[in-house]
Amino acid sequence: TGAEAQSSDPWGEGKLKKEPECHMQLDKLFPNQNHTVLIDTNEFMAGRIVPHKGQHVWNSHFVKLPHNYPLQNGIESRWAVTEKALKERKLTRGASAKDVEMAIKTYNHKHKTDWRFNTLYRFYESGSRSYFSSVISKIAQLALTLPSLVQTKIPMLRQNQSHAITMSQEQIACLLANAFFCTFPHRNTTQPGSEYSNFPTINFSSLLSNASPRTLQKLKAIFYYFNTVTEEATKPKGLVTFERICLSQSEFPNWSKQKENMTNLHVYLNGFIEKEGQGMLQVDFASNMIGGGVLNQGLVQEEIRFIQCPELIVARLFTEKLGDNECLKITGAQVYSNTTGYSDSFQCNSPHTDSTQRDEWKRRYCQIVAIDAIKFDDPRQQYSEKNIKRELLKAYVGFKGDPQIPTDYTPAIATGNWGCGAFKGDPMLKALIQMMAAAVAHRDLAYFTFGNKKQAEDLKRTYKLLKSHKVTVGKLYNLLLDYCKHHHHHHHHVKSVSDYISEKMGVHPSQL
Ligand code: AR6
Repeated sequence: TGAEAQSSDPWGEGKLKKEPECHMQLDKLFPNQNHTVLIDTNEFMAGRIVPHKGQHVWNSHFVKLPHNYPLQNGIESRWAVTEKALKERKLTRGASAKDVEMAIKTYNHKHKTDWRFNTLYRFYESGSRSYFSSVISKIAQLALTLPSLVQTKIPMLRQNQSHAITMSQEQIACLLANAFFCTFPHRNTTQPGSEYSNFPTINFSSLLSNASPRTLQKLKAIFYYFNTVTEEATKPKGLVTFERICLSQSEFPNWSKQKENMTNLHVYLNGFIEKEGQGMLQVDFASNMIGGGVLNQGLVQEEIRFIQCPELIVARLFTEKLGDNECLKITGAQVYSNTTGYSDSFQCNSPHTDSTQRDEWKRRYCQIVAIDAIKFDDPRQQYSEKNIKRELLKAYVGFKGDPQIPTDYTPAIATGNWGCGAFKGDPMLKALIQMMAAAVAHRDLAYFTFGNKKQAEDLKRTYKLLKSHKVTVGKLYNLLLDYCKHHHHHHHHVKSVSDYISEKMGVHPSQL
């Protein structure tokens, strides 16, 4: 990878649509029953970003915020203890890793012995002490602004409901500063049966604990992020929307009956979804627990994206595990770090200045959609009708545009080997599934093969065949079901899905 991206456009059907060029003007920003806005929308119309003043509640439908912790008779409030700890002289000037650990443990006694902070110590020892303590003091101050920045309840994005939350980048930064200092109550365990077992973790305790080259690189990026958001000159002044989209049964396509032909497909051998896919709907190869292992050791596509754009991490605070018919779409996230490499070779190199334009709601033109593929412990499991249908539905809920917006105003999709790394899917089968979902959603695709030349060639050939034979989604679906049977019956001489399809259409693979 690294070389300039090359696109194939065999049909000469032109360019893939991108934002902001294809952007359709938005209505005024206004809350409704499906959209919670954490800033005051009247003030917003006047050009100011001011927190919305609403009410707090303490129940399972809303985020349990640390400054809203119920008071107990005779005991100092948890937030008062937190405030004191974060205002400690040491944290405001000249803090060491030890000071941070001590502060966090004052309001997390239960973890006095099991939380270790090795990453933080390593990071502290390996870099400039003054940089460390100056960023730490800014994170602590930012965390303390929570009561003034978040003055209303934040709904949980629970399963089986479509709902969006729009908040300011400043509010996100403040929530993440609290996550860094592990102030979120009830969120330190996700053991089965615990209150948040169906949610990802949010407190940064595991990231700060498990020292490894990976977590050190992550922490470096996190420090860049906090440094950028706390400097007056670089502070982001916009909004971000997190939208859980849930399809109801009546909206599920009937795959074997769909009459659509394939939409345009541009295959890129090199390039990255987040870079060359700018302006398109960018796919996050997600875990059903949004962000996957970002606060742990995970460092593949999703985690890298979340580390480059830490604002995405706040989704973990309120997004319940994704169901098969659901996705999470995030609009407006910003890139804060330049990184290279992947997995063990991943490195965070420098802070990034993001100059992406903003829409009318002051959100950066950046749309990311999190869809989680199935993890196939045994890759043979993927060749079944049930699993193909599940992956089609998941891709479709992610790709389906807003019904209010005509497809002319809907950007193309930037994707690649979704579900084919950690989750062990078959890249050709997954590409066909994504092509079918995109066809039903009437959107074009940019497909990045991440440097795999053979795959890029195969994909272009198979696409050409489907186009020239005017194969519809329904027809392809039925071919895939036939292929499942073939796969089932032939353990040893099993054909690849692309060879199987071309043979079925009377074309010998060598003729392609
Ligand atoms: N742009 C384009 N293609 C990429 C990029 C990129 N930036 N990064 C990777 N690829 P993987 P999965 C290609 O394994 O199998 C995480 O822990 C590359 O070919 O990240 O869906 C999540 O939280 C790579 O092999 O996705 C989930 O738990 C392939 O995409 C789990 O991994 C798949 O990337 C998801 O695993």
